[in-house]
Amino acid sequence: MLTENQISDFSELLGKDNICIVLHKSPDGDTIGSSFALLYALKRMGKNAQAVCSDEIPDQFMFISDGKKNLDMLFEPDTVVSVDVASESLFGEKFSYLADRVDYSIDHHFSNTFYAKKTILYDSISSAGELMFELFKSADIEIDRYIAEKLYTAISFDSGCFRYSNTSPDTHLAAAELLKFGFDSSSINVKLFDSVSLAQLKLESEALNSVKQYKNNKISMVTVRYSQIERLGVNENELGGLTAITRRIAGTVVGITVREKSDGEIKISLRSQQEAPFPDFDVSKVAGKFGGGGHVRAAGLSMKCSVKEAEKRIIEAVSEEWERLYDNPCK
Ligand SMILES: [Mn+2]
Repeated sequence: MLTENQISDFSELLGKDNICIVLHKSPDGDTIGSSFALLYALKRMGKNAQAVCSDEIPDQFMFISDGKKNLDMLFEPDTVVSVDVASESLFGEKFSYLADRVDYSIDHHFSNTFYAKKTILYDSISSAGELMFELFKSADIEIDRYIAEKLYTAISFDSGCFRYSNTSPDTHLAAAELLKFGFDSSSINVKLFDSVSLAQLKLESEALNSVKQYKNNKISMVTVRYSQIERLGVNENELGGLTAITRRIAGTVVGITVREKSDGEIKISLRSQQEAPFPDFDVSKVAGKFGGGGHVRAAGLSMKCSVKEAEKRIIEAVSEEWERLYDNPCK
């Protein structure tokens, strides 16, 4: 349920004009879908509004951004709203200057750093898309087919097509209400989850060969070097599927994906899944030790070191938390 404050902050935002919506860097289906739903609703209200993103929209997601690849600043805004952006660092290079002048942050990450003047944070909801759906309803914004399609796409993306544990009865109810508008949800889900380039598929196959397992195969780690990405010609923004590899290995409780970027920085994604008898493994806690953040089951961080060193550091940190949680302290 939204709080009174969240509802009143959102209605205050709807009273503003000359609005700039900021997406997070490395844009995904949630930040694009929920931002475009808000952008459209604001424009329909007669507002001057635009959406910006530091990075290009990946080809795979351009159907969500109405075919737009670049979201650049078109006018000087009076009001800045970030959508699905947990921290200042996620504004990306081009629009980092906006981070300290954000009026409203609409977000669902419990790691949100409260950089905005007002933060509309709902951290137990599946997606910014589901939060936007609730906010639209609270403000009596009429949902039409366009908005329904964008919000459904956002929700489906962040819930892994309703498979992740962030999927609640309310997530399904929101999706059901949106589906009534009759857009082609099947084709959206194929585009989001089943369709990859051959180069991506080849990279994933190489990544599979790199799997290492620890702690009785409960921790799985995948490593991808930039030289592989370059050789196969995979776009840096086509790499989202790599983090799904560890999840697909049966028995994995904690999945680690180590990826070297073109600038040498190491990007590490952490995933955890519930598996009896193991209680929740909070990956955001491990990410936090390296200045990263995220959720209990999905988090990320960056390191500036060699691939080998990054692997060593992250497996040590994950193992330490593993031993604290699960290993018999009397041993
Ligand atoms: Mn999100």
